Amino acid sequence: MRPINVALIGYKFMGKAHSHAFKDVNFFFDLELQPVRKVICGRNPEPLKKAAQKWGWEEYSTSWKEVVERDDIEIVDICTSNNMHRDIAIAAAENKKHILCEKPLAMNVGEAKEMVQAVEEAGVKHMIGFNYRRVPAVVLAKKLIEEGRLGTIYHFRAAYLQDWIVDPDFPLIWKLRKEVAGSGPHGDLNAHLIDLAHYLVGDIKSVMCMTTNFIKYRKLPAEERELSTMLTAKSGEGMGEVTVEDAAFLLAEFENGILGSFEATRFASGRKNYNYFEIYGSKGSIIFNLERLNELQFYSREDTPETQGFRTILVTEEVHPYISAWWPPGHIIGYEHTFVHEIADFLECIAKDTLPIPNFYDGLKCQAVLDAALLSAEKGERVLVKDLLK
Ligand code: 4PW
Repeated sequence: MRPINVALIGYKFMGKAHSHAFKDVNFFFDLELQPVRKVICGRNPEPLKKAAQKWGWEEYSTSWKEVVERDDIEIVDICTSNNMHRDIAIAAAENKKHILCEKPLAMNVGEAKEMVQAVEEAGVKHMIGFNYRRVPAVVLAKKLIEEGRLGTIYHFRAAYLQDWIVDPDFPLIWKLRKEVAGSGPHGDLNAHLIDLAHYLVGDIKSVMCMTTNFIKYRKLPAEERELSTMLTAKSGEGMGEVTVEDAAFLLAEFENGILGSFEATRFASGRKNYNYFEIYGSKGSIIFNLERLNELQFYSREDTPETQGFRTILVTEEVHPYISAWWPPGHIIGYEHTFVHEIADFLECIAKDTLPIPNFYDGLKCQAVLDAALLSAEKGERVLVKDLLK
């Protein structure tokens, strides 16, 4: 195994998921490359130092600019807030690093195009962190579709529902600020669904979208009160304006004629990380729900009339994708495994000199749909995705 040095930028939720994946990947997979957790990067030295120690990073640094210029680093993994993706990715590409970037790729399609150009010019490998493509049940869904088991597909119906901001006392964290996040659940959650739709059933041609806000002002997080000047408006002491949407629902027409719908909200009480899709075709249908990620529901019109009905496939057999690296049948896997799969595939592509999938092109395609939807919501009319890609 050849060691390959990694720099991770960001040490929160995704930083933790990626750190774990780099640590465990070769415990289960047999890769040509052995990632070395060289340096983890972030703004605040104290929590950063703790993260470095806990997750096994050799060093920590508060300067991503210095880190991406280091000769000993081969991979830059971007797990920061969305407003940092473009600058870090472009600098990393200019320094000839392979790049893994969390989703959404950028703040908008303009930035995404710049990032694509930078990785193309540098000739480096690039991947976007749409980790749900690496759920074995989702890969099985793809296989069934490719085998024609669903026939002609008519509908892709998806929802990504959460409830973590239903409480009006939940503070104004970065994900609720447009200047840092770009958008709300649309870029955070619909981005995953749109990417899954692209992967499973085809490209989206046009969209019609509605967005809304339920809670306009929230209290500033205690540690960020001094940053109140960043905010666009204030409704009172220690309060700031929510500048992203709270929910975004859209209808989509696909290039191949499929009619789809996408719902993203953080106001679905009781739904924690409900990433759900249904695909309906002339021969059968599929249902997936991340909260039961080891299962795939499959209905086949080719079954005898007496036995027709949705069946639950437990996707834990050796024949299922990724599973043979883990446990014997029935020994289920979880959320963190999707990141291990993602990083295993990324490292394999670097070793084999092939382009990872999904990559920055997929990120750009998704970003164009995201932007088209927000434009549609603003204008109150249908928007063609290709107009954003010109
Ligand atoms: O994949 C999901 C994200 O896009 C995550 O599991 C949580 O929800 C955290 O951010 C969003």
